Amino acid sequence: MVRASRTPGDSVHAARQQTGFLALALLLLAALLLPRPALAEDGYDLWLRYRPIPESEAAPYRARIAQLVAPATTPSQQATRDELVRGLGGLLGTPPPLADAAGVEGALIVGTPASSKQIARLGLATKDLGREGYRIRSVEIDGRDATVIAANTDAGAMHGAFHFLRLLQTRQPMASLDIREAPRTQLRMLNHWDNLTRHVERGYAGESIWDWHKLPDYLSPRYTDYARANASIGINATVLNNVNASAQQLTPMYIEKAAALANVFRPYGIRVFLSARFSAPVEIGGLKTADPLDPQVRAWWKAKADDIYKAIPDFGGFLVKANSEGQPGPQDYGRTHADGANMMADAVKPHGGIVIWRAFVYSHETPDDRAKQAYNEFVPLDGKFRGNVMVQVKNGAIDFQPREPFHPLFGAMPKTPLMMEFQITKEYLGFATHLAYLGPMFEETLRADTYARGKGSTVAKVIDGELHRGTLFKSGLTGMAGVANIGSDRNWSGSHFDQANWYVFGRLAWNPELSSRDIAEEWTRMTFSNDAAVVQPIVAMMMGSREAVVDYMTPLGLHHLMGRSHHYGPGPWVEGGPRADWTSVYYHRATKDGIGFDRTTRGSDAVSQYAKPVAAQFDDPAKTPEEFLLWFHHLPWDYTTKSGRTLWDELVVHYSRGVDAVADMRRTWDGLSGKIDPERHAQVATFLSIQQKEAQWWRDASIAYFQTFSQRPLPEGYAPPAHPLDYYESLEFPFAPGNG
Ligand code: BDP
Repeated sequence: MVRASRTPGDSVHAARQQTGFLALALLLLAALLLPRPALAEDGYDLWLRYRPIPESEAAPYRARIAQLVAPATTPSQQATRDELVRGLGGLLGTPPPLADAAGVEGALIVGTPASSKQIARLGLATKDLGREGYRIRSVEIDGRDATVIAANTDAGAMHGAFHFLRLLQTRQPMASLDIREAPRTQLRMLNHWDNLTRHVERGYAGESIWDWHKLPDYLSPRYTDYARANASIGINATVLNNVNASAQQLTPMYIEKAAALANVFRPYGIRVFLSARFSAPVEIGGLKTADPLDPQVRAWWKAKADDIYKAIPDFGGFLVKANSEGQPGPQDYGRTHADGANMMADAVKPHGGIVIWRAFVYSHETPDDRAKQAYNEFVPLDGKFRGNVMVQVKNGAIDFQPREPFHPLFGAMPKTPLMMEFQITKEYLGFATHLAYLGPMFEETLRADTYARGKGSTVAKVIDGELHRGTLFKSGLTGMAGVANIGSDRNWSGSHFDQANWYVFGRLAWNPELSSRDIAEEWTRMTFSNDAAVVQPIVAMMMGSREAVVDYMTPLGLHHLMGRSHHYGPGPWVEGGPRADWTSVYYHRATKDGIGFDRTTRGSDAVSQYAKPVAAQFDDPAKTPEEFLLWFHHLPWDYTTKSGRTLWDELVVHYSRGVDAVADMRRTWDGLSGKIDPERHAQVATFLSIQQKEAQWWRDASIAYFQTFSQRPLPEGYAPPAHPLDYYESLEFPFAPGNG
């Protein structure tokens, strides 16, 4: 090699350069050795962060995952393998080497009998795993330890892979695994209330993640991450658009856009559904009517379904909000909900599609208690729906309130598959800023006993079909829907803790009998830390958080007391306007004599919609669980509650307790500073301070208002509201998010 001669100046320069490099190397070394604050995180990775397992704990995991045998001949298999490579690579430092067959001690083998000879040979995948279940087992192959994730289908293998990653993420032992999982419900579905404008109705996490304008050409990487996150918790269906649907969604242009999203989701086992506007045949079809019995209308929906299935061969079907809150529906033509649902069901039937018809109906023209109307409308229709129709019922009979007794329709329609509808987005529980883990709320409803077929007839058993399977309800369709809290905010859900609500929804949809506490712990370990000093306080905080919201917003069975339209903040004084059932006074009925909605046999008789033992309990204030007291009873202010205090005093105590609970959460969270990355810690801390301010506002405004009726002093030691009532009444929030 020819070298240019060097001048003395060069060597001085070289020496300087060397010292420079040395200094830089020392600096880097120092940077590596010095204790570092936890990495800043923005929440984008959700519970799929895959941060390294500390070296001191990693060895047993590495030993069990020395090789990865995961076929990748289909897009779904490829996605599963990619996730394992990404996850294991993150958790273990480097991903295990890939191989075609287990050849070393500690291989991890993933697949189906069709995709993997070794799995076929082990004969692990069995019928009872169904289409989406899986097994994870420690086995021996040719005298060597191995772990197998076996399923009947690619989708099952993917769910198993995510479960396996979760075991590492939550630091579970790996040595003798024998896990068998199959989902208890068929449809585990998100309902996006996203408009084509990208405004999300009741969304508090920015605008819609669907960038309709750039679809179908531009596929944001978020769509894939969305699918990964959903698949990781077993969600297998998504309704892309708002139940208050635009007919435009069903035009060819938007079908093509939806098809592009369906293509992204398909490898993750997620099917696309669309909300359909009942009047679409008129609005975009040029017909004069949308009457479900009109032959032209029927033909229009059939043709529309055919077009959709051409673009999306695995399209799931339609979700419909009809004759509810001003939406068009079959009753506009003198037809029933069954007529409407069946007409659309016939259109998707040849393609294997279904129709999910919402039971959220009530009319202000009906003088009856709003809580009774869905039951009154739908129970007579039991048995009248086609086999591919599901009726989707909100958890409670009013509207996603912080606490509601279970909806009386559960257990009351034995011939109809009922789909649960929970609201994940916190429209009524403090938007994005209030920390409220909804697991206990979902669990409370799922575990409630309907007594429909005797003791133990829980809502969970209605939802997973167990209660009526093989008897009256034949179609076998089961499912749970959650109104999504997802938006384009970097952290997806508007706050770090709201991610837990998406998570717990998916996990409970998979198995409605799981414990919300266990799920909170799992989520905390994956999202924040496995350090017991972090896990315990966070789980405790989460588990108490929803009750705190109930206390400072709507204690003792009060409900629907929020600000008008936008639903932000307290509005117990809301009255007048277009319809009584959109006011607060309709629900609390406070007078000088007392407070609460009498739904007993002496009042609206809503109690009689429940099975006898439940009705008997709710009919008697002494037997009614106190958390539902004012839901079912109108009681005098000096009614004696279980604590011995008067109703008025007890209300004040609850309101105040809620505020105190938020102060406790703040203290807990402050104590975690330094144990959680500063970026997420700071945002949660700030949101908690907002929550405290707003909890105080709810308490004070409510007490100031109800005191005008109770005309009693506050119990000793309880501070009066900070402002007079007219101050609270004067506050206006025309630009509160999520409205309309
Ligand atoms: C209510 C929401 C409204 C929804 C409605 C529904 O305020 O925005 O359209 O539920 O579920 O709680 O249809």
